[in-house]
Amino acid sequence: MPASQELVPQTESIAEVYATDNASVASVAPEHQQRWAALVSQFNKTYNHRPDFVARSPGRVNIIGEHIDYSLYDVLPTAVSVDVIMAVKVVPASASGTTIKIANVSPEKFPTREFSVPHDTDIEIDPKKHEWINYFKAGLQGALKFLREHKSDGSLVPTSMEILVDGNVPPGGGISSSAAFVCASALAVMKANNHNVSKQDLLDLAVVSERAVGVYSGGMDQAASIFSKRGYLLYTQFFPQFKAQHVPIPTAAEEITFLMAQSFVTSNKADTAPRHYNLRVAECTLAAVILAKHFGLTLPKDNSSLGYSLRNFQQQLMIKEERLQDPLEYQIDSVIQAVQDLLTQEQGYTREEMAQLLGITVAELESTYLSAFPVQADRFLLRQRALHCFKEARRVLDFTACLAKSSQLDEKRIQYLGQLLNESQESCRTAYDCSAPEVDDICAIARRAGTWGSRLTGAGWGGCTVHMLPQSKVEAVTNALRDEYYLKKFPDISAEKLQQAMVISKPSNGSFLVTGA
Ligand code: NG1
Ligand code: MG
Repeated sequence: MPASQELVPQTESIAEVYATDNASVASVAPEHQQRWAALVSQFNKTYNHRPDFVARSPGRVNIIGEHIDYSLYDVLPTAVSVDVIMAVKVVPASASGTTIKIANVSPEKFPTREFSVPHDTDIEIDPKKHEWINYFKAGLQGALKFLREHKSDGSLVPTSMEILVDGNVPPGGGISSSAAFVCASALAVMKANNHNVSKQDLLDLAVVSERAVGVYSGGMDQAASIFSKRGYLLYTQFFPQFKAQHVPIPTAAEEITFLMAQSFVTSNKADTAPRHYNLRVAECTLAAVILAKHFGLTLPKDNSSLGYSLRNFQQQLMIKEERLQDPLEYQIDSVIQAVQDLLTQEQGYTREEMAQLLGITVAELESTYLSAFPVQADRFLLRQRALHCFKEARRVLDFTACLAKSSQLDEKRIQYLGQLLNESQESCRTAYDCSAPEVDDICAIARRAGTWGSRLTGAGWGGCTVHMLPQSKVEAVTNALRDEYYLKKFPDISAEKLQQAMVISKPSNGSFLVTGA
């Protein structure tokens, strides 16, 4: 690990800040202090008393490493300053049961809800019914399961809660409003039930919780939301276990800036997952087991959502070839070669073809790899997906190594970083097929106006883009995007929406709690 990178202590508890005067919460960015004060005062009006604490978790932007977290490859995201803040009053549970009252600062969009929590079974979440409190329920369910497992007799009477939520992460916008919501919810439930949760435990339960909403996500969003540190990127590893390092952004002759631009094309993951997100998870898993079969390898189960990842395949191949000591870059180059030689069908593979390659029946293939969640496809593009994954993993290594080389970046290195971002976008567009014409458009406009590199960030199929550019080009790039994308595509766009469309993303702090507010 380069000396400049700092290992993150995972067992550390979530930071708790004590505020006597809510407006002076040190960890809250000055531009958000008013929002915090407003949350507390509206809580007061809604419930006629002050909250006991506020739990917060931010959205994230992924700088590079797209769609590879669930294949257990390293990624490089960071938290952004938009977040979910949740004011909470703990109410002792009564004999009649545990009740959650949850309101939002925008009740027209997110109506107030009240529900009771069973003491010995899971709460019900219907992923098909889109309800804003589903993500709260997901966090609640994960936290209660954790608390029950940590009680010696497994019993738990969860406390009742009064909650007021304010979230300003754009939903469906590729910067992970969902992870911010689930992490803040789980953290709030833990605190309300008197448990000082560690960052690692919060991560583990938040990742599993979010899957309750029907998406087989990796762990990148929750890791970034929980572990990030202001001013740093978060180098996040998932294999063989989770590990995170804070990576400083080096200085350069011109300050390096990251700009996020929304496409305002939303892809609702809960609806599209069978054809998009979950299908990609299945394709990567099937590529891993089919490659392993070619080499006569038995993959041990790993902690990816379906249990067999491309990273795991790489590891087993290197063990077999006695090359585990090789630099990771060389190892990845070998698995890229393996895909090129062995997964030759450009047109994809049918269920029958994959079952035959694995020496199993189609029914076995479906029950092992395609039944944990719905997947709709006739052909599985194993070659393209695996190539994207391995090459993107390689780009993450190259990008991080370049950042770590020196604390001052020269123009040549900056150009190289930008090139890696552009290559990532090209691979998402073609090999992974997770871009959208609007996203491609935004990237092209931004590059013409002076970014070093531009790409989609998050799951894609719309959503958000991220751009690396010199501070001096911010105005030219935002003007170009305004004139050539937003005003053209949405002629009636409001000034407010236009302002939200493009944000300079400053790497921000991860989750924390504020008490005494
Ligand atoms: P979004 O949809 O942007 O929150 C998703 C996954 C990530 C990761 C990225 C693609 C969830 C919660 N998150 O992010 O784990 O796989 O896509 O890199 O599904
Ligand atoms: Mg999400």
